[in-house]
Amino acid sequence: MKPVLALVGRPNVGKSTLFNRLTKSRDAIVADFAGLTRDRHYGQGRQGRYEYIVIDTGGFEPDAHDGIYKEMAKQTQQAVAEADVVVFVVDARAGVSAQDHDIAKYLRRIGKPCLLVANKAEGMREGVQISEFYELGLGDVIPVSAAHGQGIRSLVELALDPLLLPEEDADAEPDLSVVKLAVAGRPNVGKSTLINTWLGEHPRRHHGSL
Ligand SMILES: Nc1nc2c(ncn2[C@@H]2O[C@H](COP(=O)(O)OP(=O)(O)OP(=O)(O)O)[C@@H](O)[C@H]2O)c(=O)[nH]1
Ligand SMILES: [Mg+2]
Repeated sequence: MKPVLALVGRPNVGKSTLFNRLTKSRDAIVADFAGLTRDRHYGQGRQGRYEYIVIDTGGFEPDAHDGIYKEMAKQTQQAVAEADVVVFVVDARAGVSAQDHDIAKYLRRIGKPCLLVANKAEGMREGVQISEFYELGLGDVIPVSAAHGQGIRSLVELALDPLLLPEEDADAEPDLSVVKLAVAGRPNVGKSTLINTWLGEHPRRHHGSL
C-alpha cells in the first residue's frame, strides 16, 4: 500500500498547486481566488524512491456549521482520516491567520503525523519570515514554493521517511551526539534562570543577552 498524504489548509494557500507539483500533473485547478477546490481529489506521485498518493482538499474551516463550508470541512476530515501524514499548508507571505490556528488546533486534537509547510516561500529569508508559524505548536516549519518547485523533495522525505519500515534502519546506530540548544529572548525575561535550572546550577550570569 502506498502511503497517503493529505494536503490541508485554509483557502488560497496553494494546496492545489502543491498537489500538481507532487503528482507532476496539472490535474488540480489553480486560481487566484479562495474556495476553488471544494471536494477531495486523489492523485499518485513519485519523488526518487518515494511513491505515494496525494489528496487535495478545499479550504478548511474546522468549525464550519452550515452550508458549503460544512460540507467542505467533512471532505477534509475524510481526507485526514485516510491520510498517513497530513501536510498542513500555510501561506508564508500572508503569515499566521486565525483560521490557521483553528486548523492547527483540530490537527493537534486528531494527533495524526503532521508536517507544517509554509508555501510561497520563494525568495524569502527563511528564519525570519516563517518563524512565526512555530506558534501553531506543530513543530518545524518547512519552507517550500509549490509554484517554483522549491523544497518539494525534502517535504516528501520529511513526510515519508518516518513511515519507512524499521528494517531499513536496522543497521543505524542510535545518535547519541550532544544536542546544542540556544536560548534567545529579550533582556531580563529569565533566560539565564532557565539555563541554570536545566543545568541544576546556582544563579550566575551566562553569556550575553540577545
Ligand atoms: N508566489 C507564489 N504563489 C503561489 C505558490 N503556490 C501557489 N501560488 C498561487 O496561490 C494562488 C492559490 O493557489 P491554489 O493552488 O489554487 O490554492 P488552494 O489552496 O488550492 O486554494 P483553494 O482551492 O481555493 O483552497 C494561485 O494564484 C497560485 O498561483 C507559490 O509557491 N508561490
Ligand atoms: Mg485548491
